[in-house]
Amino acid sequence: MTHSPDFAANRQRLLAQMAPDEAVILFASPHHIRNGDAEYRYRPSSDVYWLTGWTQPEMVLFLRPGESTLTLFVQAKDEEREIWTGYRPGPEGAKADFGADEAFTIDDLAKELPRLLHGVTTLHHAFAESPEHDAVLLGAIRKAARTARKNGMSVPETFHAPSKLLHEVRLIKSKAEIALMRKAAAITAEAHIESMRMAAPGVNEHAIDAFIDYTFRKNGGVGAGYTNIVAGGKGATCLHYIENDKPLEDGDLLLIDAGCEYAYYTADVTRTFPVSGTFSKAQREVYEWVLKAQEAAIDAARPGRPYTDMHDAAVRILTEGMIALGLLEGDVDELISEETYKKYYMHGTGHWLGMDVHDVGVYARGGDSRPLAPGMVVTVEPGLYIQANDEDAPEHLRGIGVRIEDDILVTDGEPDNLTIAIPKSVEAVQALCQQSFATT
Ligand SMILES: [Mn+2]
Repeated sequence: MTHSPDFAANRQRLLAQMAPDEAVILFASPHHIRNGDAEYRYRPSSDVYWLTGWTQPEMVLFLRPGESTLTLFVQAKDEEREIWTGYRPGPEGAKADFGADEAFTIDDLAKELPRLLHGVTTLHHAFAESPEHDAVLLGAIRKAARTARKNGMSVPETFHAPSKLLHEVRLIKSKAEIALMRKAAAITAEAHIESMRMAAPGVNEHAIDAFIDYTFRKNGGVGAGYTNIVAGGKGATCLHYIENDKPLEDGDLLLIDAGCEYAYYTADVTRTFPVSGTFSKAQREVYEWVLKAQEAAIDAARPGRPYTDMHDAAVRILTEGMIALGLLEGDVDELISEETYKKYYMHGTGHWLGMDVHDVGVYARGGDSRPLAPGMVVTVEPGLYIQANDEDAPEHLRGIGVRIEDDILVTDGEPDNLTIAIPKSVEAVQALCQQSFATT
């Protein structure tokens, strides 16, 4: 069964924030060429999809409060082209199935857009993403301004990026969106749990990588929400290791960072576990510090708390861990204020999560971290990374990389961990890793 967001409800949420002389214009992202004339699989623009459910390129959306609220410019029906590239809803389909009040073919954009811009004073548009789209829009504004001199209508004179309004609405997830994120999380859980069973010395990272993709797709997911990281041994100390092509070795850890995209909403999860089923003493010590930091950071994901509280909580515990492990010496507060900890923990503790893996929404206003609010979803993903060639680190710790990441829904009470089903305690992880994988 395919679930989908409630696009009309999404439009209403945005329109409720807009003044009558305000409008949003969005251009669907183009196809991207892989090589020659072969294209990458098309992934709709998140903003466009969120407002309409439209999944095809060459589309422009114009939204304004009022009688004729949603205008879509779409690919024309073309039976010959459709034989090659599949069904096109066309303008009629845009009205019948996608909630458009008015719909035209994309070829009519330059002709119709000036009329739509009349009476609009504030326009939301992502300038500088596509010179071509900017040129079309500016041309239409010039044309609208010429007629406006005669008919006295206003034309856009204030411009905002989508981050100003649309992305603020997208940042707070509706119940329907949260249901989709739970589904993405459940599929992701299956992939991670089975990967723990599958990992063994001699198994190649690419086999696990492929198994993860298979699990995402066979459960109806779009695929991976970002490039899977399947990093055995010291590969885990490279933050964006994506080669995923080495055989796993006895005694190594395996770090997997992978999340299923379902109905264009993605999970983002990392687990780190022992290939042979049991953490070494050194691996276990590093792991337990990261887990402790992660739990403290998750506990800070509460309404009203500043976004940075999660990071600060993780950094404090990780820095204590670095001292206890013999990686750093000195006073915790000083090591934090001088940022010495960054040698072993060099990334942020999380990010917004939603349709985009690094989802929309600003993190701070006027230099101040914004307070968390119910409906926000954040990742919490502290780690410790000790490079194999770090001669300052105790020898037994070199080459160990650990990250633990979950997806947390901020509620009006306790943090709601959407990915809690994926084990992370030392005991539960080892028990899973010791089970064998039954291929079907
Ligand atoms: Mn992440």
